[in-house]
Amino acid sequence: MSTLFISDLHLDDSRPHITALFEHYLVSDEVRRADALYILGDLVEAWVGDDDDAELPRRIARATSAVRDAGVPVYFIVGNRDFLLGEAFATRAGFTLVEDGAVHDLYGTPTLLMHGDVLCTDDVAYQQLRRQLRSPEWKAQVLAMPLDARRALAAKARAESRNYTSGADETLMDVNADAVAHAMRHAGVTHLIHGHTHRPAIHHFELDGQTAERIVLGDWYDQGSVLYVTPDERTLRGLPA
Ligand code: LP5
Repeated sequence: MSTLFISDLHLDDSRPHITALFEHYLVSDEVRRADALYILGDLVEAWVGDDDDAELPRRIARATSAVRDAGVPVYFIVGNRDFLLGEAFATRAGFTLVEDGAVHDLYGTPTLLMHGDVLCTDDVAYQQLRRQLRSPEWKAQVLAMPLDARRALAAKARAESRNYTSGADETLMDVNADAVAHAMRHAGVTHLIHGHTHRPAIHHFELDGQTAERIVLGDWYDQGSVLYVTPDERTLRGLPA
């Protein structure tokens, strides 16, 4: 019995070996024998719409739908890079879309699942941008643009974001402890799993007199990273590229 969690793969044509690693992992016995596979956001570097006719979305859909066809449910929470991913692609890829902040039962432990960006409340500029980009009006307006214009806009946004993050304070871009406590209290849980910050770790701390756990998933820039959960074990593992 095992459940697998991955996030922040940032799949992109510029890192073909990471796309190959993802495809290779998805046909492994570990995945094909799992109870479920969760992808907690930022599967790709930039998602410009479910109508993207590039090769990468087709390869992703082939790989994940084969996992679902093998009887392993694939759950997906969108991240700040793929928040435009919708039901059309989820159906093609065999994903079940899950709300950010859903609570799922993991072998008897209710666990809060998030991408993690909403917990970075000290990053005020990002939270303002997030509110704008997630509004239904903004999304509808952007998705009505031609694909080439969306690709150009995504490239521009990435360049601006890189510029911002390279000069920003590292602690600003981590989760805020009060935001974590608030989210866990609100959900009524003592266990949280998220990605986004690229700081893989298993943190234990006290929450209202109880021992609480926050697991942060790793990114897939230089190698793969998987959280392996069984009824008795939660282990973060690297996957050599
Ligand atoms: O992504 P990462 O980890 O580098 O940085 C994030 C925050 N930045 C973002 C912005 C995205 O990287 C932009 C790319 C999105 C591509 C997909 C959408 C494509 C849609 C458009 C076409 C259809 O999320 C960064 C945080 C950091 O995490 C840590 O938490 O600090 O926040 C910022 O960079 C905040 C700055 O204020 C952002 C300024 C540049 C954004 C310009 C937006 C222009 C229009 C938006 C179009 C998407």
